[in-house]
Amino acid sequence: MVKVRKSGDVLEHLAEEAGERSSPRGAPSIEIPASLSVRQLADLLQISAVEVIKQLMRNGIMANINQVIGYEAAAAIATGLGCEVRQKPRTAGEVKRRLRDEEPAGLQPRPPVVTVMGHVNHGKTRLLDAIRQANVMATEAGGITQRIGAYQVEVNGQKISFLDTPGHEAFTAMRAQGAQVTDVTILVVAADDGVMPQTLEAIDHARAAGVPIVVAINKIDKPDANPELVKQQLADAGLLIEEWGGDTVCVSISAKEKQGISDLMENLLVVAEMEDLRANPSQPAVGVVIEAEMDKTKGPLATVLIQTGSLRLGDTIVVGTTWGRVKAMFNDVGKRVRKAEPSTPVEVLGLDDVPQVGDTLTAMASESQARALIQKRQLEMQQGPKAVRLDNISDQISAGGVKELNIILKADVQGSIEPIRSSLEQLGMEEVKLRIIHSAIGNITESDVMLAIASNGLIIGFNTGCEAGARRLAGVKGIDIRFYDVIYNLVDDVDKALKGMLEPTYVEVIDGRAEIRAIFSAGKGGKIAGVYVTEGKVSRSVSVRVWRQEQMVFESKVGSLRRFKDDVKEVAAGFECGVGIQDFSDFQVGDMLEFFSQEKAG
Ligand SMILES: Nc1nc2c(ncn2[C@@H]2O[C@H](COP(=O)(O)OP(=O)(O)OP(=O)(O)O)[C@@H](O)[C@H]2O)c(=O)[nH]1
Ligand SMILES: [Mg+2]
Repeated sequence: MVKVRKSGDVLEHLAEEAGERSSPRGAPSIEIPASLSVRQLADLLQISAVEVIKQLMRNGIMANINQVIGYEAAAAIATGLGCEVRQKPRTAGEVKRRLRDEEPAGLQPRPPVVTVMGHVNHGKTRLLDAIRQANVMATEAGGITQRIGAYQVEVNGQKISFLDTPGHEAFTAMRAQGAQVTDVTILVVAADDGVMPQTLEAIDHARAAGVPIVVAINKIDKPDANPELVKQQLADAGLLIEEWGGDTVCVSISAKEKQGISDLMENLLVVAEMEDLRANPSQPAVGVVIEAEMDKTKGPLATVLIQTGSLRLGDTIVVGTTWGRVKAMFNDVGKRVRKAEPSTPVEVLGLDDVPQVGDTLTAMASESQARALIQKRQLEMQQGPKAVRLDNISDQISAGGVKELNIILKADVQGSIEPIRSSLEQLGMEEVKLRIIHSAIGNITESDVMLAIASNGLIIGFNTGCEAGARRLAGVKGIDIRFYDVIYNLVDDVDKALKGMLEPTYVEVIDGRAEIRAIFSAGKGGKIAGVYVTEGKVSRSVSVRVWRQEQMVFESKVGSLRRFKDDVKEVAAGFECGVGIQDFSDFQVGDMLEFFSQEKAG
């Protein structure tokens, strides 16, 4: 049975549980100490902490889940819920606890940074527009021309920053760069369409990042809207909303009619409070690039979200592997500013070169320190990726480098996912936890690879293909993708890998790729593919896979390699040649050939 913990039901619920502790009037009676944390009050009242925070906000108190509040505030809420309240005498232990909860010096609350995710066409962009229009500060209303990829709104005197690029792909791409900027994510689900594959993917991506989700059920203005069905579907996906006894905040909205937007904003603030977001505005700035471009007249421009510290005009900054001095800064509405505080997006002018999205900005004390940091970063880049692979996982476990093995599982049909998941999850050991952070049907996509990069995971494909872009990205980043068509082999490999018994310890190195442009006969029914080498090189001795669109159709060895009439050893990118493949002649124009060899790992 679903345990209902809505505030409206509290009275009844408490009365039921309190039994003989009820006061003569029948109202439940509780004892509240001189001070207690929000979480403790929630436990006492048997409602969710989110609900307590909401009630506190209504009483003008902003508090997070661990914050300690006084008797008066707590009593006001309990009374408001119909409880009879008595004060409990203060103990020495409580006095000590209070002292321990004091804040570390310099840390101050900062606005939450919010990203919008959800399935295609569920209204992400429309919602971002609605929020922007509804909440731009009065002084700027009318002439709003947002210029950069993020904006800030003010709700009840509190600021919220929104990143303008919706979707979990952008979110995870940033994480893959090592930058986590999002504090809270809004999951938009259209009430007339329900939970869809990209909704589920977004949930998994947010969870893998440990970012809390606020659900916005959108398009409730539509006649065929069915918010209750959406709630059911979310529960089926393991996301239990408050109304149903879970922790996830859920708000019904219409981005089109601008309904429920302020409710959504207030709930974002509540969730942000629970996260206890803090930064120190008096230290040198650290931030992340969310947009970058070369302006014809101004030179390199970078939009940076400040994460901690304050960025000031004239500061020396290192951004990724470039550097400069802050010549000018503009806020989200294009106004010049002299200073940017934590969670504020600003456009920065004065860099030597255009940085990459996801690069870190660091304010430095001097030019020489800036150069030293750049050198360090360049060195790190040269060292390349150190991704986890099935054949090195046991070494990484024994070295203490890996505490959990994150797996992304793609399969051809839903029916395969559950048995694989349950078999894999039984393999977890004391030293290492096995987590399936995302599972879905379909081919392996770039988004899956991004998630693997961001979460230091690997990808398993069961009876499924892999998109060309995904393969390329995985190759560059060293992400391990394994294909299986027998569940036993899949589980056995992972088992052996965890125990350090997986053979062989070779890794695959992609040598080159070529596209089939023509097909020639070669006698005895054999065929030669006329190809154009698009990347790397082709050599005679290597292995080759034939890919047709997203599907791998054959794997074998290169049988012959010719340029014009001559046998050759190697053909480089940019040239055409003829390729024969051992035991294969079913070529089609447009097929891609992928040439690879095995190298010893480590
Ligand atoms: N009736 C109604 N239509 C809406 C609402 N919100 C968005 N739409 C419409 O739904 C369509 C998709 O909205 P978008 O905001 O573009 O959706 P999106 O999630 O950004 O879509 P992608 O960027 O393609 O993933 C548009 O035609 C919107 O006008 C709403 O609350 N009610
Ligand atoms: Mg959109």
